[in-house]
Amino acid sequence: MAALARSVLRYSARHEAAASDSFADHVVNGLGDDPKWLSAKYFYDAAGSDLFEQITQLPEYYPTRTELAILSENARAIAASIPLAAALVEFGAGSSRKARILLAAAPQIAAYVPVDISPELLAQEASRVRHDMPHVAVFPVAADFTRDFDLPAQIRNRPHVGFFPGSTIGNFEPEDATEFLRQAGRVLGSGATMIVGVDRIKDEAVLNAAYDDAAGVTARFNLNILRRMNRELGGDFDLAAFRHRAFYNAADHRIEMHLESLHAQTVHVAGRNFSFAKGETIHTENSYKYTIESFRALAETAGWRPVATWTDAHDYFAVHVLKQ
Ligand code: AVI
Repeated sequence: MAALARSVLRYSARHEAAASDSFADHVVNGLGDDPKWLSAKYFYDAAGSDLFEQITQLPEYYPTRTELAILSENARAIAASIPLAAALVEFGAGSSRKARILLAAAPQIAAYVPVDISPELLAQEASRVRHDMPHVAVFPVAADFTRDFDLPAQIRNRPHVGFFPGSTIGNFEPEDATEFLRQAGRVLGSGATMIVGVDRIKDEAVLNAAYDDAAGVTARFNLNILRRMNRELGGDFDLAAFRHRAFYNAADHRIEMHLESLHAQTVHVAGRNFSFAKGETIHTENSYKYTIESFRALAETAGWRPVATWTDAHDYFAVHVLKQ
């Protein structure tokens, strides 16, 4: 998955306004707040990216394999919504695994534009696609895909198709998800198509297990942010003094991840002391879930017209096609 692409995830507007670009400032803001919070974008250092890859293989974590199956099984139908000689623009490309399914099924795609914050990852994936699919012109763009960026001049006259898989949109607060889709519409231009993978509201037991797996990989992923603060910001977090908590908040349609302090303690990090009461948590991530209708409504608010949706037999995940 888009390891470093995750590093540009935004959090709520309130959090975004409070946060600065530096990890240290972010930690001082977030841990100084009540309730305490940290942005999920800081999960993705090298160890966190590796743990996320492991999460995508877990039996409980259905989103990755379900989306891959939806894309593979419906590739031809999805490809039919892609115009002739189109350019496929992937937001937060990371690994091009999902885009390759579309590229293989839609030979009318003439160009692939992976957009990612990490130039190294981009160069690596671009050369893989060039090698495997020589008929596709690849124009990587190193940019923060949540902000306005210019498309390469070479694709300016082609029909534009945006691609945003993985339900990464679920890690945005709904108002930020709307703003992201609006901004993607501006970048892609009028007449564009957008293909978005979105996790669906479902049985709470399935959701809870996906974010609190039996092998404890998601717990390690969550706790890794403490390790990162220790390493990068001179912190003295005792990882054994916190536990991973993940639960579905039905009222807000989101999985919440927290790190819960097992006893009263004071931690020193980023040059400050932060006190924790027993049971107090740091809120580290939201992962919003949508019904087909609630996501379509959000897309419409952002100026897109939903034209088709593909899903799986369990109704776990949805791939939406939107047009401007
Ligand atoms: C990256 N993102 C879509 C994942 C999700 O499901 O919200 C991140 C994740 N957090 C815990 N497990 C996976």
